[in-house]
Amino acid sequence: MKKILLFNPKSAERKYRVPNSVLQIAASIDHLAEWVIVDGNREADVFLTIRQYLLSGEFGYIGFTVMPGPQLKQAAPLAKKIKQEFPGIRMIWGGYFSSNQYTAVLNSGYVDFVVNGPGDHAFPALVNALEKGEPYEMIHNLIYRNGSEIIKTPKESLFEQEDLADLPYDKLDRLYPMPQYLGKTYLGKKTLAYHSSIGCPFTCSFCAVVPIYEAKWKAKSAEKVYRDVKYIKDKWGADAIEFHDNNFFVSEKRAVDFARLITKENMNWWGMARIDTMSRFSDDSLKTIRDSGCRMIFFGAESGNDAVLKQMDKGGTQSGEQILAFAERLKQFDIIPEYSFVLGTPAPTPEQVMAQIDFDIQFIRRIKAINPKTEIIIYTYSPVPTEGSALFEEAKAKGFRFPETLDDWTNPQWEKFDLRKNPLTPWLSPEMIDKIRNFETVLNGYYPTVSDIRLGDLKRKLVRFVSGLRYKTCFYQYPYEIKLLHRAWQYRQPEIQGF
Ligand code: B12
Ligand code: SF4
Repeated sequence: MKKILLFNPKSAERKYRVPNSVLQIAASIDHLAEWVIVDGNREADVFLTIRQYLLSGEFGYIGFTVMPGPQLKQAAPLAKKIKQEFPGIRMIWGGYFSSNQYTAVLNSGYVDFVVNGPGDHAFPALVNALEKGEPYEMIHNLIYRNGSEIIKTPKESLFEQEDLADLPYDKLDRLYPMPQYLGKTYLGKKTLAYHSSIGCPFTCSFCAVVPIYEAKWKAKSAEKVYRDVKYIKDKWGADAIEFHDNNFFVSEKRAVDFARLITKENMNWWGMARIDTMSRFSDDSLKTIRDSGCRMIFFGAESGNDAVLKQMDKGGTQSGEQILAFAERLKQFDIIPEYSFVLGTPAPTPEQVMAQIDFDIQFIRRIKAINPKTEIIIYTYSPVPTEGSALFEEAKAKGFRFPETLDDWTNPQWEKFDLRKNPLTPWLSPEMIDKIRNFETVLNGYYPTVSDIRLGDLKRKLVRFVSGLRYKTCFYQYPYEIKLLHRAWQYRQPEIQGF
């Protein structure tokens, strides 16, 4: 079997994380073929490194994981160069961008296959078939071209996560020493990124997870997660955990079981959740979770307006009142709620779009008044291609279109699109975008995020002082002095840097 190169494009300037996507794919082929991972985050000249491997003539397949934004920016031109110099190599893309925007990916002419969603079975099956010259048309989760036609094979139901092979951390460590993947965060000095479940049981209409996982979720057991974490703690000294699951807290029992197991390890941890799900957790559960080291939880609050929550299809059980009540309730457990909002969803008239933005700005202020420790993350709505969802249909009806080529996707305007900063949605006027961004700047000035560990007490006090009058008088326009401080200190925005 020819060797396989797996590539994780650059996604961060610092605070590199364990490249779980390609590591999990590596686990799936470990029994089948020799592989290497190339991590764009940890290479000075990534093309040179990849080229050296490929020049050996031993490699037959190259797999890219691609998220929108910076990863795509590195991936697209690199893939083109590789395919030009090594036309015989099979180029296979996976990950969220590839699965959701497969037409643009396959139109590029240099990607041979897209793995649509989980690759744990599809990838080994595909390389095996290609190696032996056998048909691949029956393999699930594939998208490829047949002449002018794009073929999508059926989706496989989600498999038990317990049955997957262990992640090959030791082999990764030989390629890129693990300690450098355990970054310093506000949680700890050596923070491990771990992914303990796949998919999500909900169908929020703005979320990129939905078209891929179609409301399905499968998780590793609390014991398995604990064993993996403990291994990394004992071997490389991890002292904190960031759970990268879309929705870590789907099961109260699993979350509490894990909390009980991890308590003795004295590690801080963080994960993502839904407000309606966790509102139903008992006080005992919340206490156990906090006592075990969970300091902050990321919640998709999205909006305080019940009609917008309905438009977003938040499962029908989340409401503005619940969002406020839960921020209040978490105070007694000393868990910081990290609430993310999606502003700028479409409405019938521009006045209604603006009124909605104003409403949510006021709503965010109410949350801060109730629980000032709440971290607020503001995204602008960037459509995701969930065919049939009311929100995506409304976006299309208002003239929104995705780019059709990778060159368009990597132009600076679209590159920012999935950073959810410059959404290119026709119903948002520059005035509306300015209003959102200016409010965000003043809010971040008055309430600096705790997750920026380089911001000392003095800087926090200064920026809060400078922003105070604006925040108190609701005057958000032209906040240049705050922007200047943020730029000078390279203020870390979770929206852009990830979480
Ligand atoms: C970790 C993470 C990051 C990390 C970097 C990850 C890295 N690779 O280095 C950081 C924090 C830097 C990051 C940044 C961003 N991220 Co991000 N990120 C994630 C997160 C939480 C986990 C990814 C992960 O490791 N998953 C674990 C693996 C095992 O799962 P997986 O990737 O799905 O892999 C499976 C399949 O997809 C497939 N597969 C994946 N890759 C490949 C490759 C091959 C060859 C094959 C065959 C198969 C395959 O097989 C795998 C195993 O089954 C996901 C959400 C999620 N839970 O997945 C968001 C997510 C991918 N990110 C997203 C986004 C938008 C971003 C940003 C662009 C914007 C933002 N504000 O968050 C920024 C970019 C900022 C920047 N400066 O780069 C979105 C993508 C949405 C979309 N429209 O496609 C997601 C889905 C979050 C969300 N729900 O919105 N991110
Ligand atoms: S709960 Fe979160 S991950 Fe799940 S569909 Fe909604 S936004 Fe996406």
